[in-house]
Amino acid sequence: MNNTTIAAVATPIGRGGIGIIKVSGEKALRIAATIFKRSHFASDHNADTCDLSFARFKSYRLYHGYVVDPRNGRRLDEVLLAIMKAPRSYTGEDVVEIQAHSGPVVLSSILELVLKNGARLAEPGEFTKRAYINGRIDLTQAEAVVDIINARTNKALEIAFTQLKGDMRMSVETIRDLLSDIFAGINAAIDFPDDVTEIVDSNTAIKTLQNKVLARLKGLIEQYENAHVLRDGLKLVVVGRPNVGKSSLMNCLLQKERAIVTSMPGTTRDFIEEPLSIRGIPVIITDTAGLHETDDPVEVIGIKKTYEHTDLSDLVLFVLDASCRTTEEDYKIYERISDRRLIIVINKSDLSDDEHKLDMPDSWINIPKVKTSALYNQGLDALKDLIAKTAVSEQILETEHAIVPNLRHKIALDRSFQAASSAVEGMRKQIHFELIAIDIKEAIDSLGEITGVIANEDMLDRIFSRFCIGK
Ligand SMILES: Nc1nc2c(ncn2[C@@H]2O[C@H](COP(=O)(O)OP(=O)(O)O)[C@@H](O)[C@H]2O)c(=O)[nH]1
Ligand SMILES: [Mg+2]
Repeated sequence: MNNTTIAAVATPIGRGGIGIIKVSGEKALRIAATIFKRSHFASDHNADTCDLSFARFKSYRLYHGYVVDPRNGRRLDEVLLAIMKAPRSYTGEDVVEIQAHSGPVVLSSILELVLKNGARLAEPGEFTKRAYINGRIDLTQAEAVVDIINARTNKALEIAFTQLKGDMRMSVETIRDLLSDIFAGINAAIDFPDDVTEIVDSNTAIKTLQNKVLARLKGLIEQYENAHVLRDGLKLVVVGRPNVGKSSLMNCLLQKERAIVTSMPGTTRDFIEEPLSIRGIPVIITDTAGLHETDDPVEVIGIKKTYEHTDLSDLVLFVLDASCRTTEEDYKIYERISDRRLIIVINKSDLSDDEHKLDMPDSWINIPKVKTSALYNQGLDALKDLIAKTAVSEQILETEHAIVPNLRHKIALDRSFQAASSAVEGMRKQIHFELIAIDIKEAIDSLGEITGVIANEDMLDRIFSRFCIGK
């Protein structure tokens, strides 16, 4: 275990009501005792101060006093000192929080004093990393901390909180336990080949793998597909011919004049990105250059960028003009984006009552469609509902404690699924137990990576580098 003591400013830099310096590790209490003088009378600014030996600090107590530079006796600030002793603290180590006034100079002076007296500056996420290393939380709970901080909608917060409670860990551990039981049986059978039939009942093992392990893994993988945008945000791209009303639609959704709208085709040449929230889903919407044949070099670049964005999107709004028939250009655009999740938006519906005017090909029949008029702000609620419904399964929007894997979890779940499937296959073919054991072990270890029972430095660095300093 790491026995250095770490410190950092835990609140955002800038002027504010209160700023917190966090210290964690073996020396945290000694450092606090060195730089903190407790006041005798909390209400009196000229109060006498007294030393408090580090051994006398009580856990979960708040002490009022002053940060004092021990070299010259200068008081830096009036503070509250919060003490949380190991192991019942955020990191599992002794933790001291110095609650000072928040200003860049006062906070950096106090931090400097803490560092001079035996701590070193914490790396991003290092407090949470220690909580994980000390076994207070697993990796999915550590990741949930970042998700809570980054949550842009209530639903994203709800999912992050469910993960912080440990629901993800528990569902993964349940599957891992099932696999471990089978693994133990198979190993016993390898060690005692004469008693194989008594030790492992292949049919039962296959049933457990199929009905419990694979089914649950599949369920979690589907949760990712159906709901990860709630956490990661939905990349929504608006595409279509020039002048069909893409920029107008984006402005309607944003409820502000963000993109320039003119009656001249080719107004939007670059893409414009804006965050918004649709029915609890955090969305990044991108307005793009109109797609058509052109020699204009600026437009050509814009069109290339549009397709790059489309390829990376979660959902595409394919905008058509209700006032005229679909054109060759519309078909070409469709060909290029048909592999994406699509919604057809029939805009300018105020200009046409004629259902059949558009004349869409049969291949578009199953694509969800909605009629709008960006000019008169009509159909926008229906469009928002359709976006939410297409992006996230309704069942998840309605579930209160949905477990939603992130991409890292999903990749590991896929690997575990593959390995467990291969084990089932092997058992059916009655291949050698030693080979089946390899697959089962792979399935177990992949799940171990999710919770962090199995971890390497690279993986941990990648996860904790997403944190801010002081968390
Ligand atoms: N009648 C009508 N005009 C619209 C509608 N949406 C956009 N327009 C007009 O169509 C023209 C092109 O709109 P714009 O949003 O710039 O289209 P874009 O090129 O696809 O981004 C502008 O003159 C808009 O006012 C609509 O729903 N109904
Ligand atoms: Mg435009």
